[in-house]
Amino acid sequence: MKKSVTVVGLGYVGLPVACLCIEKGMDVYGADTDKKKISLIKKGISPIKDAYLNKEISKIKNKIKLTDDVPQAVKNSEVVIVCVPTPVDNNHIPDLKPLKEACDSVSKGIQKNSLVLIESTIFPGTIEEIIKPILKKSNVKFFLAHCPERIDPGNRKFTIKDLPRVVGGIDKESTKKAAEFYRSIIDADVLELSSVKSAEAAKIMENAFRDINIAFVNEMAKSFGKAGIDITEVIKAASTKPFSFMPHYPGAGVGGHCIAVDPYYLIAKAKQMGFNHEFLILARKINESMPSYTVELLEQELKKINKRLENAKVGVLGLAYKANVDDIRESPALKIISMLTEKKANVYAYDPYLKDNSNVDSLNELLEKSDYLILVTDHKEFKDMDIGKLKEKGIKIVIDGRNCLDKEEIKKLGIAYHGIGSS
Ligand code: SAJ
Repeated sequence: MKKSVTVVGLGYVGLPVACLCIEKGMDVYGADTDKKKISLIKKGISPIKDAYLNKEISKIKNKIKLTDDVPQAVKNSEVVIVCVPTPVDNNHIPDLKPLKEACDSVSKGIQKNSLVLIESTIFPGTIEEIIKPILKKSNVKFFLAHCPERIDPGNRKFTIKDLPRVVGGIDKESTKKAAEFYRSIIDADVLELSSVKSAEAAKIMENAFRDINIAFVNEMAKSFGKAGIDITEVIKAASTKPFSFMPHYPGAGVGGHCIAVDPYYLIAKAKQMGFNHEFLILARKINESMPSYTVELLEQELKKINKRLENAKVGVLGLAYKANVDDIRESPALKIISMLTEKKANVYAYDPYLKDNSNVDSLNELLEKSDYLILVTDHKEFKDMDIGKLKEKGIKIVIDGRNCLDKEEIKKLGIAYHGIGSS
């Protein structure tokens, strides 16, 4: 008998899991409130620019049962996988509204003995204190577990199938059923944890670990920048040590819906429990300082040629939060653009993955209109661009927010160059 699954939330997490369940022969309902997203998938187009998803969506478009009616879909499913966003608001306070609404809809259709799996990133305690009471409104027995998503957008090496997972349930049976389910769809190991809190904490730890390591190199970059030491070379040197050093790279800022967000989930919950995560808070502060640090680098270079940002023509290369994706969430580019605008610069922004958000149509047009550049996102198109064109178009200063351009070539052309901890 075909297992029937409802995936709630068809974003960069829900879509791959829906595709995988269909590939494994399951009957899959894909539920999302975004009608635009639903109609794109119906046409076999991925709402997210991703090579893997584009391929997969065209394969499943006639098999997935698309709907915006979650209770109805859940009524016909033994397994419900919730993959909705868990953002923070402008004050970095966790916003569980999308997750609570999704679980409320699930509670209206959940069947006896259904397995509910929460993949969204949450703080320890969310499942038992918030999600379980919502689902209990259904008055049926259900199994409930957390299996934190581990999708790395754009990563072709580790796709959903080969990423190890961890699961933790509200009881042993929930953990077992969750592990059984994931073992039936992925090839990698599934680790069963002793509690749902451990599963909630594991994901937060993974991403907070990355955030503090990035903050570490960002602080080192600021320090080495003062001492004229090139941090890119120092990281290369430290990386020759075959153990216990893990390279991370300084940049114009930390964006995205994971690293820039997840630490705040733990900070908020720990505060409620009377613990102040001063280290995680400091790391966030350092990473959030990088956009203004990057703008200051341009101001320092302008000062050397007796110029100011006011009326300066500044080209911003990249809007996406990281290379070769079309996701703008929490992108440092947005902060840099608002700072430049505040200082009355004329800003030209171009991102090949986000043309609707760009205010020029091409890299060429940006170079035509700009005198100074800030590279924020190391998209392949920018890394491969012909440096000679910068000279040709009269670019005078390049601030390389990802230390990804050939600085010697740029300087040879008489163009001022400054990277993040590299000049
Ligand atoms: N960044 C740096 N320096 C670095 C690495 C990243 O400044 O050394 C910046 C990026 O430019 C970006 C932000 O940090 O603005 C986040 O980059 P990311 O590479 O961590 O990308 P994410 O946000 O897509 O993180 C995902 C996460 N996956 C999940 O949460 C399931 C994260 O756990 C992975 O470690 C990460 O991908 C990865 O390793 O690529």
